[in-house]
Amino acid sequence: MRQQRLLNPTLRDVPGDAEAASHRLMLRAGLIRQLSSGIYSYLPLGLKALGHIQTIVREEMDRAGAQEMLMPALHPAELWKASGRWDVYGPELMRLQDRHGREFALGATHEEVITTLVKDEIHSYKKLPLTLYQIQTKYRDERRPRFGLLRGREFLMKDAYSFDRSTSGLDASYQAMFDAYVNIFTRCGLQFRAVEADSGAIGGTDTHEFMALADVGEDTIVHCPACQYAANLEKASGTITNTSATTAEMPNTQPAKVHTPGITSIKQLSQFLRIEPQQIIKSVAVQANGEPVIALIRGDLEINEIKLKHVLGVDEITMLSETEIAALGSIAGFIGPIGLSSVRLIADSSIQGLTDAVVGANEADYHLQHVDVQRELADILYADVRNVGQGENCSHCGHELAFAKGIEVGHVFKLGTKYSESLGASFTDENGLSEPMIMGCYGIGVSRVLAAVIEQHQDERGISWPNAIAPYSIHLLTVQVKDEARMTLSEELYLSLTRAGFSVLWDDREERPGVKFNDADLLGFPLRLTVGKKANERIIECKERRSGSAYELNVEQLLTHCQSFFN
Ligand code: 9G3
Repeated sequence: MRQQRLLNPTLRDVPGDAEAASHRLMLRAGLIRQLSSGIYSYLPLGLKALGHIQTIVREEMDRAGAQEMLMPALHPAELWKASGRWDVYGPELMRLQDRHGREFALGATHEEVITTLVKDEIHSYKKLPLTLYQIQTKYRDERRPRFGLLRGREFLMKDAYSFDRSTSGLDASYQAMFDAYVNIFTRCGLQFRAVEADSGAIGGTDTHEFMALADVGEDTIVHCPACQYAANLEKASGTITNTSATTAEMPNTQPAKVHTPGITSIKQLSQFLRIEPQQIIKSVAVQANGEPVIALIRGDLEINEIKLKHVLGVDEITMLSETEIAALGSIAGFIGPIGLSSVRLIADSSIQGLTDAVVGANEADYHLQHVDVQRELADILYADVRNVGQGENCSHCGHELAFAKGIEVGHVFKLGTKYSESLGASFTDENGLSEPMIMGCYGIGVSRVLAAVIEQHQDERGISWPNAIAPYSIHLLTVQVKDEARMTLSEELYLSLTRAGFSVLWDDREERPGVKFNDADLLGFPLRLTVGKKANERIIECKERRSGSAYELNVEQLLTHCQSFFN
């Protein structure tokens, strides 16, 4: 391609609201342009990179035995009503009416569509297992789209769905997809980790998220540097050790009230009483299925709402208001587990063994000191309802756990029969018995992968593409396009490289050398060739974008050099 003709509007500066590096670079390098909040056009270079990712996804999906198809984005509301999700999802599910006033959803995901299709077309166990996939635009009306393609309202997803006759069959389908994901993200040049995750509203059992490591990532992953353990913070567990300072044998001092006027936060209390937060027991009052519950946790740690919901067996929990707290006979900021009747208590294991702890006194401006959990809360129920804290150890091998931020680029789920039962997708087995199909579903955020690749492959000069994803492999620059000899040599190189199968962008623009070199660094293709002052000696300059190494080559060596560089 000759750059003179390419639609590639590069920018020096970007709008201030572009916070993520990849978002800024995709705008500056002319890969995307925003149409509306969370909604983007792909310009030619952006679409080429997106296309390479799709090719890798297709190759690995096909190799894993999945079959590509394509489903509509317009879903009749009846489908989502049949699965019960029409009312579960709120404004995030985009809805519209057709000319007859019939209601439709814009597809946010396709469990309903695919399960209904398979229900109608597959009846015998002989046709299982079956894994179908599509690469298709999804619509989710995010409340706060941000970071460019990382969280958009219209985005490209590869979503696959597996149908098996048994759980062991599902396990095999799941593993095949898992392995394909490892290949896909590796080939895309991503640093990633597969982490145990929470299955959330979609339900099902096992589920793993594939996290691209990046500081801009919204997810926190907990991983063990020594063994393979890795989990999303939503699900991660570690082992806590209460130091002897907080579990020392206490002579039988009884809990005593201490005046703590206006002291309601852990930080204030820790400073006021000159004690560590580890010695304070935080009481978090929530409403679960209309019932008040107080969750107790060590003062330096945080309640994990997802774990708490699982332990309480509810879908939703809300914080109690001040009036609701008062109705319990307590007062906000001074809630404690002692002296409250008829309130369910749940204790995080982090408070187990604390002997000289401080809790709210359920009285304004008072706390209780010298609480011995074993003595005062003898029959309390312990559970793991916390976010893993800094310094906790791996429950598998004991090594201290590490934390990292990640971008969720893939998510694989064992769905079970959740959709096949609600939508009636069943098969007849050898004995003519009808059984619900056992499903899995597997997503990759294809447009999110593009942004994640750029997050991980960029520097202060611009993008530095992994070879497999670069819009073009080679950037051919002619310095002084008015120089006949240089243009002739450039044309010769462009033709021979293209014929050899390399994708080449030839910068034939009438621009100063500095502009061309800066743009080449910004666009970041792996290999830059410059036809300049030694053109008449048939010598060109090469510069490798990633390594930065620069060297001269004579034209005769060029083809073999490019072949070895790219293989
Ligand atoms: C919705 C809306 C948002 C959603 C969903 C449905 C997330 C929804 C979970 C999944 C599960 C898997 C197949 C590919 C892999 C992920 N956000 N999820 O179901 F209506 Cl508005 O999408 N689906």
